[in-house]
Amino acid sequence: MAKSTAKRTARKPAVGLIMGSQSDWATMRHAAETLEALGVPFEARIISAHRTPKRMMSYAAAARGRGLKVIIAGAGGAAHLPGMTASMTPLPVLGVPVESAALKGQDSLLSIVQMPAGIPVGTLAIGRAGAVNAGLLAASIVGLGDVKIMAALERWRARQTDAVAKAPSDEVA
Ligand code: RP5
Repeated sequence: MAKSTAKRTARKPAVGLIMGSQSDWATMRHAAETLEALGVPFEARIISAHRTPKRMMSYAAAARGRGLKVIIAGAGGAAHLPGMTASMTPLPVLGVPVESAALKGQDSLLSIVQMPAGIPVGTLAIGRAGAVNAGLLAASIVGLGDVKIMAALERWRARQTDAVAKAPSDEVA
């Protein structure tokens, strides 16, 4: 991760990738890897809505002024980090439900997706798929004002298309 960390700090971050706990990194690293693959500058932070509420408030309140364009927030269980963050910034907030031990992430999903009208959180799928797609969506949003990132996203999609075989094979697990 040393190389990735250096890359992250080299350019002004456009995406804030936040998560409630170190334990969320196993999922949220997939968002980080997606952003890295697309050349989207980002920062990654642990911010807990209930364990570090002051950190959450100051991060969300300062996010736009610091030049962030999108926030990706991952959390599990009673996952209030995305909604609370969204309540304190006009930036788009993408919520990733992290799979929980007790309820397999359905608690996280419902906590994040069921925002009352007025404060939106763009909610993705539970787990890795949601983290990857949050990275792709964040790149789409940042790419609206950055032709290089939009071009990288189009190349990423073209590679994905090219990787789909025309017929199934016994050789592939
Ligand atoms: C949430 O509680 C975090 O987002 C994490 O998914 C979950 C469990 O956290 P740890 O007890 O592993 O720190 O706040």
